[in-house]
Amino acid sequence: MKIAAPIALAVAIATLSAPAFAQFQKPEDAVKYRKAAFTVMASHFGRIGAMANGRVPFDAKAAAESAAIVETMSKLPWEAFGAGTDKGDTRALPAIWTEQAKFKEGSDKLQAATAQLAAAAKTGNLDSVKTAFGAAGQTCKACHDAYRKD
Ligand code: ASC
Repeated sequence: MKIAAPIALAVAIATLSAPAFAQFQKPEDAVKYRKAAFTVMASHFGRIGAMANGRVPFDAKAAAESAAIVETMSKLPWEAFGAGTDKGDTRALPAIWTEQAKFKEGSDKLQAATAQLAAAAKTGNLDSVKTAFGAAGQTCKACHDAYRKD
């Protein structure tokens, strides 16, 4: 048993010094994770969009709940774009890994916009939700245009 502590320490060090997808067992797991976060984000963003565009009646409570989920989801995908996660079942373009500062700027803008959307939804004011929804949608689109295939 004396050997357990050094082994545990070695494993801990190896984990800390591994590439960014170390939180994930395999690169494919990171791809799945980020896609899952985007899927949940898009579903709830879409529910708000349906209200903002008048396709369904405005429900302030539902909008606020969805906006809070969008805000939370918008924080999650980025750690899953580590080295080695550019392959497999993904539409992520290589530019993500060659323009990391710009990609981070885009993800920061999304997170700021979704925080605004959540704040707007909390007020229960449909016009504020519409404005914040439009602004957030622009930040989605900017990254899709630059960093996502089709
Ligand atoms: C959505 C959704 C996106 C964004 C984007 C905005 O509802 O699923 O990815 O809005 O289309 O331009």
